[in-house]
Amino acid sequence: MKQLIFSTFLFLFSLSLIAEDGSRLWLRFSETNAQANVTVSSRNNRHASTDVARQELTDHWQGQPIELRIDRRLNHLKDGYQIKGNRDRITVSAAQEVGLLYGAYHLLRLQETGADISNLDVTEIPSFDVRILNHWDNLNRTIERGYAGHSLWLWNELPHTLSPRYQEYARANASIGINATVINSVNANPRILTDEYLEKVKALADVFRPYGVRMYLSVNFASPSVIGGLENSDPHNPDVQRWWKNKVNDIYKLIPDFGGFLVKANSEGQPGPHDYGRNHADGANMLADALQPHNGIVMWRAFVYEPEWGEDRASQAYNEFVPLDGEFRDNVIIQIKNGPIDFQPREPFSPLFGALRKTAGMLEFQITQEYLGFSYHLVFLAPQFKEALDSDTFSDGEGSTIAKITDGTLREQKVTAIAGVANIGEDANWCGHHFAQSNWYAFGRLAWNYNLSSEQIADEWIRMTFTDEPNFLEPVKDMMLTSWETAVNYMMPMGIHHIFAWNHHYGPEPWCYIPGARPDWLPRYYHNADTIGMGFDRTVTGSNNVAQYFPPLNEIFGNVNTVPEKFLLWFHHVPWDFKMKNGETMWDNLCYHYNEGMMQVRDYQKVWDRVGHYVDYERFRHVQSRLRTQSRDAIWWRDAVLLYFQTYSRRPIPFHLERPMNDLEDLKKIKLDWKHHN
Ligand code: BDP
Repeated sequence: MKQLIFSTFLFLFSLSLIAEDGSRLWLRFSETNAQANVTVSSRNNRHASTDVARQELTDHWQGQPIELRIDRRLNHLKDGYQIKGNRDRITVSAAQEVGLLYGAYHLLRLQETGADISNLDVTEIPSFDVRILNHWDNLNRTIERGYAGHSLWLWNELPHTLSPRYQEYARANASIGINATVINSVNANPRILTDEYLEKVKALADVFRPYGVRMYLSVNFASPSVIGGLENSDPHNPDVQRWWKNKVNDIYKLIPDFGGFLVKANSEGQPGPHDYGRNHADGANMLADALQPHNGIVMWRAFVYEPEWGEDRASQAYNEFVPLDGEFRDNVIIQIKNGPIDFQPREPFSPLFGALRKTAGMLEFQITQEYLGFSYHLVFLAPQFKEALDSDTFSDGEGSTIAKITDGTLREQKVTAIAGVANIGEDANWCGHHFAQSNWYAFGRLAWNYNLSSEQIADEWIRMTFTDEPNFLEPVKDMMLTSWETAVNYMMPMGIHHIFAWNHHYGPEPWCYIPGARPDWLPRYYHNADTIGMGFDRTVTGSNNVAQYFPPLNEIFGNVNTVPEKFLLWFHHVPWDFKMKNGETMWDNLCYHYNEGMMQVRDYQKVWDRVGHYVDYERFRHVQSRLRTQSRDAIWWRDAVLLYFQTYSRRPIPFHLERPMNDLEDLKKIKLDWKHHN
C-alpha cells in the first residue's frame, strides 16, 4: 500500500513539474507574451552585440521600457556598464557594445532572482580584462580531465556545419561576463595551427563574436618543426621567429579580433625553449613579438617542474620564474595555478604571485573537478576560488592579496586576466552534474567581480537554475556553501595532498607504489607517514619552501604552533600525538575530519530528498543518484585513509566515531578503469 501511495505521489509530482535535462543552465528565462519595449541609441545601432542585447530583452524582459545607449565617454567602465532607472524607464549605458549585452543580462538576472527593479543605479566595472575559459579538449574530441562527455567542438563537421550548441555556449558565457576562451588543450596538438584547422577555428570565432567571446589558442612550442618543416623550433632561430610571425599574421587575417596564445612549455613532456638551452622568457618573448603588432597576448604557464625528480615540487615554479622577473615583454602574462603544486582539494596559495614584481601574473583555477570527485561529487567551488583570491601574500605589506596583485591595483599591468579550466562537455546538462554548472557560473561571476560573496553567487544560481522557493533555497544554499570544506574533510584535510590513485585522480590510494615511478608522482613523497607521524616538512629542517613566502608568512607557516591547521601537514611532519588547538591529538583530529566529511554528505542526501519536490523529477533523480555515489565514496575515502595511516599511527579511531565499513586489504584491490577519462 505504502508503495502504491508513493508511486502515485511520484507520478503526480513528475506531472506537475515539466522534466528538465539541465540544458538550459541558469538561463531559464520566462518568455513574455507582450514584447518588451527596447530602443537603441547609438550611432552604429546595427552592432551584433547590441542586436543580441536587444533581442534578449525583447524576448524576456517583463518590466518598463529600456533604452540601450552607447556613450564612448564612459570608457573608464571598460566593457562594463551603467544602469539607471525608475518605474517608468531604464537606461543601460556602456562605452562598448558588449557592455550593453552584459547590462541586459544584469537586468534579466535581477528579474529572474526577484530583485526590486523600480529604482536602479548600478555601475559595473569588471575586475579583470580577460575572463577566460581554458578547455582541455583534444582534437580527437576526448577531453583531458573532462567528465561531461566528449568535446563540444565537432571538428569533422567544421567549418561547414555549426552545431546550435556553439551559440548556446557563447550566450551562457556572455550571461556571466566570460569574454574569452581557449578551445584546445594545453597539451596542444600542433595541427591546430594548420590551415585546415584554422578555418574551423575561424568558424567558431564567428559564432562567438556577437557574444563578446574572443578566441585564443593553446599552441605547441615545437609547431615550427612539426608542422612547418623547419629544422628546429629554437626561439633564437630567425627562421623560427619568422614562421611564428607569418602564422600569427595568417590567424589575424581569419580572426581579426584573435586574443592570443596559451602555452604549456617544458612541463610534463611538452616541448619548450629549454630544449634549445633557452629560458622561458626567450620562448614567451618570441611569441609575444609576433602577436604584439595585433595587440595579442601570450599566457605563459608557470605549471612547470623538473623532468627529473629533484627539489620539492612546491618550490620549483618559483625557482624557475623569479630569476626571470622583468625579462618578459609587457604582452606576456604568467598564468599561475592557485596553489604551488597542482589543483589539490586545498592548497596554500602559490608564492609566485607575490614574488613576480615586474612581470604580469594571472590566476588559473580548475573548474573541472579533477581532484574533487569528477562530475560525481557535489562541490561548489566559489569558496575555494575566493580563498585564493583573498589570500594575502604580504608582498607589499598587509592587504597584498592575490586579487589586488593580479587585477593591477598593486602593480601596473598592461592587461589583467583570470582563467578557469572548463568543466564543459557535450552532455545535455553541459557539466555532468547539475550542480557542477554552478562552478562555471561562479567562475564567471567572480572573474567579473571578485568581491561578490559565495553566498550571493549560490543564491542567484539556485534561483535561476531551480527555484526561489525559500524552503528549497536556504537548505540547498547551505549545502553548496559547505560542500567544498566537506569534500576537503573526507578527501584531504589538514594540508594532506596528492594521495590519489595513480592512473586517475578519483579515489584514494595513499599506499600506491609503482616500481620505477618518479617519487614525486607517488603519494608517499607527500604524506611521509611513519610511526612517528606524517606530513611534508617544508620548514628549514626540510625543503624550506616556507622561505618563498613573505614575512610574516614564512614564520607563521614555518612554525608548527602558528601554521593554520588547515595547512598543518602541508608544511610540517607532525607527530601523531601532537596537541592541536582543540586540545586533542593530531591523529584524533584527522579521524574527526574524515568522519565529519562523511557525515556531512549523508546530511546532504537528507536535505535533497526533503526538498526534492520543489524541482522536476528528472533533475531531482539525477542529483539524488550522484549524492548516493558521493556518500559511498566518502566512506571509501575515510576507510582507506584512516585504516592505512592507522598502520603507522597504531592508535584507535576514537570510539564515539562511526566505525570503518571496509577492510583495508579489500580497498587496496579496487582498480577503477578511468582510462577513457585521461
Ligand atoms: C594536471 C593534470 C594534467 C594536466 C596538467 C596541466 O592532471 O592532465 O595536463 O595538470 O595543468 O593537473 O598541464
